[in-house]
Amino acid sequence: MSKTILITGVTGQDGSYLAKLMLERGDKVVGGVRRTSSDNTWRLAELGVLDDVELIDLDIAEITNILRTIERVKPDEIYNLAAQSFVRTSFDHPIYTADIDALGPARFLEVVRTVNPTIRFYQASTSEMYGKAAETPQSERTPFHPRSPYAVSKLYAHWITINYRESYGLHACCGILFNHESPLRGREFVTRKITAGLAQVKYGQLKTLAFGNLDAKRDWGFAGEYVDGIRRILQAPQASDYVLATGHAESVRRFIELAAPHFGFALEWRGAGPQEIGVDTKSGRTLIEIDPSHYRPAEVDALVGAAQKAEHELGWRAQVTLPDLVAMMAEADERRVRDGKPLN
Ligand code: NAP
Ligand code: F7E
Repeated sequence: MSKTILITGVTGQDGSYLAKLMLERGDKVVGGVRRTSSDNTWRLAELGVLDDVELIDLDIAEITNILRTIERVKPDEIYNLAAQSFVRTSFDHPIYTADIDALGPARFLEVVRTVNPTIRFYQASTSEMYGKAAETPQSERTPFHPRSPYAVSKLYAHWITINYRESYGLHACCGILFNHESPLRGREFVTRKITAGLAQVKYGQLKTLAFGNLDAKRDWGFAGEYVDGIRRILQAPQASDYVLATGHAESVRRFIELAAPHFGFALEWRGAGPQEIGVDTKSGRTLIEIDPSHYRPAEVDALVGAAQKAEHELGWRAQVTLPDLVAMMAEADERRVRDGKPLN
């Protein structure tokens, strides 16, 4: 039976892929968009679903906005993907980040409890909550040690979601997702910064790219298949929390090494620390530099997830490998730059 799905953050990477998936399954998708002075629906347009999603004004900072939306839309399921999602920015905007990422979900839960407690609620939790990880790999049972205002805010959201499930019996679930990327990833995140940046260097639009900590390791999957995991989490008969991850981690340095050949570069690292550079040995040009302003006040050194619970209970498993993901992103950015299309 067709359901009504409310997605917050529908203009983001995951929101766009999830909207497409739900539409393909025959559901009605209502997407919450916060008012900004510029149009940010390019991802929905690129996936060909912009005309099929009912877009509504929804800022999760505003509880009256949430209340009226839920009363009017009458969703069967809510996927709360809206967030200030950039970890680096959260150090400069800790209060704002908490307002959106911690209190935003709390506002939703309170309205759901009051208006219609049968609505299923999904909260976008994050592997960043493990931070200075207590064990490797990280599973649903691993203790949390958040290392940024973003992660601290998301940890509140995680526990308040569990608290509303335990206190009021809401069907409220958290997906603890490890990094997932795609050609629709925001350009401030390191993977897309690499593929978009190298494309621009290749076509003469940029001279060099500057990065922070090249040795940070992440478990990078493909967002297009993680949204199916998100959907499955909310369909499970018993509300619970699940890790979604590939189980493999690589460094930022390795991601750059995998991407460079797609743009015809033969990369070699020279020097060390903030003086390290990445050189194209074919042309002798410096492609990569270090800019310490990209270092974070507290770093998350390495994360790798154990998604066995999702595999056993939901039948979900990541299939796209890192080399395939890099190829997909590199090809998309090369095409955009070569054809004079916006990188967004
Ligand atoms: P994203 O691309 O940054 O999208 C975030 C979305 O939230 C955008 O649509 C943004 O709108 C919206 N938003 C921000 N503030 C809002 C507000 N006050 N009210 C309403 N909407 C607001 O993030 P993503 O990568 O798709 O991630 C989706 C969710 O999963 C986020 O909660 C993120 O923290 C979490 N997460 C992501 C990852 C990952 O690796 N991608 C991993 C774990 C968890 P604008 O378009 O106007 O900016
Ligand atoms: O950084 C290092 C940086 O910004 C990854 C969000 O979706 O995933 C994402 O958070 C690593 C970090 O993602 C640059 O220090 C080096 O160690 O791509 P990122 P993130 O911080 O892991 C989690 C799961 C989320 O929940 C978040 O919402 O790369 N790094 N040099 C750099 N990072 C950036 N952005 N830019 C650099 O120049």
